[in-house]
Amino acid sequence: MPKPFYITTPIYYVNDRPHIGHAYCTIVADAIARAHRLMGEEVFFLTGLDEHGQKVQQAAQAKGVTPQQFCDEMAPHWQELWPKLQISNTDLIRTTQPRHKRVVQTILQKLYDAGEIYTAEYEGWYSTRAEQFLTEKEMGPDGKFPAEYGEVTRLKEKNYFFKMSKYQNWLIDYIRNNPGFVYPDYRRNEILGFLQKPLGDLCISRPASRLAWGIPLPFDAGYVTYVWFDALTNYVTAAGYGTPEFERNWPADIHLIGKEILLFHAGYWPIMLKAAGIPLPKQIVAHGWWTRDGQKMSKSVGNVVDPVAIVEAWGADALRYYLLRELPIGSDGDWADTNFERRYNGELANDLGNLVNRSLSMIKRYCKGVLPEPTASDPLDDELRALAAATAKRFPDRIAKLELNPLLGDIWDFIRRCNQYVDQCAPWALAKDPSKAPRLGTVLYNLAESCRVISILLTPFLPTTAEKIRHQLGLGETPAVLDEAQMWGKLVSSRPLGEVAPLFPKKQ
Ligand code: ME8
Repeated sequence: MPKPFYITTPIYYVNDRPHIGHAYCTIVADAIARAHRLMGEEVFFLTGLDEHGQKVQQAAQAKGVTPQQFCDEMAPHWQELWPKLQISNTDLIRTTQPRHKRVVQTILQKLYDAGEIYTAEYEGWYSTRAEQFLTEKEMGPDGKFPAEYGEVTRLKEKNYFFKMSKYQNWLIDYIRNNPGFVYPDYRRNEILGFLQKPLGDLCISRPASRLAWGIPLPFDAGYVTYVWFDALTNYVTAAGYGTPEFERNWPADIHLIGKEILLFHAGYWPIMLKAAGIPLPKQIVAHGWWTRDGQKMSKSVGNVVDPVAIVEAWGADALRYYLLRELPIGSDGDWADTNFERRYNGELANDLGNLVNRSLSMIKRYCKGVLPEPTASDPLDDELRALAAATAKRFPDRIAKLELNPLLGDIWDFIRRCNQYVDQCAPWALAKDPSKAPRLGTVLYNLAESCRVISILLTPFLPTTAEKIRHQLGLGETPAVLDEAQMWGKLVSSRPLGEVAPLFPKKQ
């Protein structure tokens, strides 16, 4: 059996409420996953929840419940969001699951046995919020640690360290020799820049007396595992590490992450894998951050965009479209309600909605809802057909290069060309002259074919809309397949259309 295409999102902190940034990452991963399925590949699409650590322990204490109860109360906020956004993940890992604990402990033991882990007494500045020791690197010019680290206290304790520094040069060479490993290019340069400074060894333990909510070290029950070591390992747990499945699933093709956790994924993670003798993922893809009206989103400012509210008001596809269309993967984005509404009304309701609705309504009106036969062609038709084929042909390459937003641009160029074709051919005028009936039938057939091609190409991005178009075309039961976007003439004449209804009701 061929290896599935394996894509992951970060595992989100279970104690947060999901916002538009989390939705963005998961929607981008979903579009890529669905695009690979459309191309006929099996896809393993993983998302999940990061459930250990100080913050969860403290929040649970404050509520008077156990950390596990707290996680179980919070997890549904996430688990129930994904179906609302039409996310097609095939697994959702929670780091409190026994399967994960087992894998983290297996890998730690392996590293310990290989002499990759040692103990040392360490004294330093510890940030509870960041759950890490801070060094002078983090210190501001005023000699203080930035506010984002919260309260910082002096701590002295024995801990376990992973010999990360000895792999630093290997990692630099690896990233240099594998230019596609970190995407986009400017993030590769950023990580290479970061690796100019010594990485140091990684403290991978926390004394259980201070932090009990974690996975115990298999070789010392007095300690739990550092949350990031635990969290990163999720990607191999879900792939079935330690079982025959793992050979089939691993390595991951894409770890999609936000730019702020690049060092963990392109620095620590490859070294952890290398030391444990596990192959590296193929690509780390770092996307940008969303602000709202130019400001960082935060609960205290009260400007957080709630994805559920958007879906309830506008539908999941409208949200997906905006997030995917607004920026290329890597760039930062700014959420502005007016911009969202402009794209909804202009690109979804006017361009796409109108094309499908007027094309199919005319078939209902002029052809009694039965697909006409194309018998009288014109050079204009050839041009339309050629553009459909070219757009479909470019699809796999665009996906391989992660050019989702240019690909949506290609599809919209085609949609606009189709609308122009309607205006040029003016079916309503042809309908007035019975001698033009063959030409009218041909034009309407070509429009239906165009809608069919569009429905295929839109499947990864707007899955609900794509399916609605297919139902309206009378193709409700047939799955979308990319190859069929290049086969002009797949629609069978004399077959009835489904029920025609507006896709994106216009809103003022
Ligand atoms: O970092 N814009 O989890 P997290 C865009 N548990 N994306 C955003 C965003 C924004 N404003 N805010 C968050 C963690 N994200 C760790 C990860 S992985 C082994 C462990 C997205 O809940 C973005 O993808 O803070 C970012 O990387 C992720 O949420 C961080 O989620």
